[in-house]
Amino acid sequence: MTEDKLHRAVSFTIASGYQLREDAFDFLNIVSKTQDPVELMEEIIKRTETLEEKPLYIERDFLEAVTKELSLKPSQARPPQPIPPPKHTGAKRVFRPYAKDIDPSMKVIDDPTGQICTSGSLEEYLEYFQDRFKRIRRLLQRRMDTKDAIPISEALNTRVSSKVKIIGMITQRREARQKIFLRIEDLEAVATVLVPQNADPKVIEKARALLLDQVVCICTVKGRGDLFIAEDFILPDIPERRPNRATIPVHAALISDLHVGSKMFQRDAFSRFVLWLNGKFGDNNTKRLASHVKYVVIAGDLVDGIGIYPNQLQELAIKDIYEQYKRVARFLEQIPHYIEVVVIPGNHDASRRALPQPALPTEYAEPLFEARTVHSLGNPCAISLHGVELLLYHGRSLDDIASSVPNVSFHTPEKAMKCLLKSRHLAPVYGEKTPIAPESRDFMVIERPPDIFHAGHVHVLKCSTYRGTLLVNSGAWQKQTSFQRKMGLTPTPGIIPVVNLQTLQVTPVDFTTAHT
Ligand code: D5M
Ligand code: ZN
Ligand code: FE
Repeated sequence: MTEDKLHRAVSFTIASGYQLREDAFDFLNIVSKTQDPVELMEEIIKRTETLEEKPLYIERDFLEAVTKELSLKPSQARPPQPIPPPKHTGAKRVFRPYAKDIDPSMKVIDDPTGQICTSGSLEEYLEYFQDRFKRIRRLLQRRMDTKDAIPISEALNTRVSSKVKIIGMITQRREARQKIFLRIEDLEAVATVLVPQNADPKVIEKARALLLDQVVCICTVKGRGDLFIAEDFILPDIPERRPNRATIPVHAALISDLHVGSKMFQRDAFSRFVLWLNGKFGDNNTKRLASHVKYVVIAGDLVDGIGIYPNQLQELAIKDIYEQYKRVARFLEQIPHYIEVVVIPGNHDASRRALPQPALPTEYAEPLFEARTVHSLGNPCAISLHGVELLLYHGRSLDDIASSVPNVSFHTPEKAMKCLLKSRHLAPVYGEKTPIAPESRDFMVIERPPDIFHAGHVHVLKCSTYRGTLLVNSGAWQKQTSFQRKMGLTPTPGIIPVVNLQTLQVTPVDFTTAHT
């Protein structure tokens, strides 16, 4: 009950456009055991509103002084004491959001929710991999340089030394005495591909960057038996394009990995983000940027969840999954309602673990829907905002890419995202960290090259462009966990990319400190 009132008091404060300093919140928490925190905050806000220069932050001194005054009985009351004015941190200006006056323009292009129907049988896996192969082969065959590729069964019957192109899924890779051996399969046959020691170094480099279960075209010279000597590798890739752009300067704030419920969730930074969207945080430039934000897109890991990794309980501030989503809802309800909020689940969320993940089940997401309109979609999914196509994916497989591709690490998620686009698949490697459900259609195939590819998961903000696609990894709101420290991952919490959908330019906005 007290907890509930405390939450209401904090929500009321944020809704009124103010933020509590951390020590002020601690004080409110203590006071709430004996006094009504909602009444107290109403009084505080009432007094703050009468000030000519309104502060952004409610200070502990101010709270203490008002509490003391209110707790005195009328008979003991001294003449009203002057209340110390709250410390001033920035003049208030009128915030006239550009985005409020424009209509949203959002379409869902593809969403696995409602199309998921696996039981996990062996036959389903067979069907799943066949579908993956056929879809990526089709994408490969759109390239001019693969038009003459032939099935492996046909290539096996060609004369030794003839040049043939074959398309196959890489099922094994072995490196011995500087030779690389690959096992490849198509729907009917298998073959061995050798990358010899004296091959062009570029070809060796390409072979080393190949991922298991990836579908590629290989330019080869026929050897004896089922052997083919590789001369080049062609990935399906995305064509170089001019991306679609919005006709008006509307912006999207791309975020992910809140991890609400974790002790490491950066509550203050996230509150500043919400204040910023309300025009109540930041300098004039960042406020101008905020006024253009029409979309907040959250690419998964809204909450930290329960039982996601060993000993997680010790790192949880909120140990109830429903309560974690209620906390998220409390933040989302403070986002101006003219802004469209899009959410997809991540590996910490209460959707199923295996990819593709359907939208968050209503049982958990209910508080979000009660708080405001939320577009809740599956992971991965594709949407368009003012004609700009976004591929939204939490990014679980980025871990697998970082650990298997040379020169790619947790700190270069944009390089891993580029690998996914080149593979035209969001989770090429099967059987590592990324669980994949054998849906009869492979939802992880990247059918359309997106204008913006938004992922998260590795907690490192990075942006880049590749062949006309803007790559964004949106960082996190959770500071370094003990596990991340052990694995040497330095996250970048509290800094977010804001994309101008008219120019596809990205502006990072930093909420890590109270001053911008
Ligand atoms: O994962 C955030 C990043 O941290 C991601 O790159 C994986 C890594 N990580 C975090 N915890 C673990 C454990 N327990 N095992 C392996 N890798 C981990 P996120 O899922 O967003 O928390
Ligand atoms: Zn995360
Ligand atoms: Fe994650």
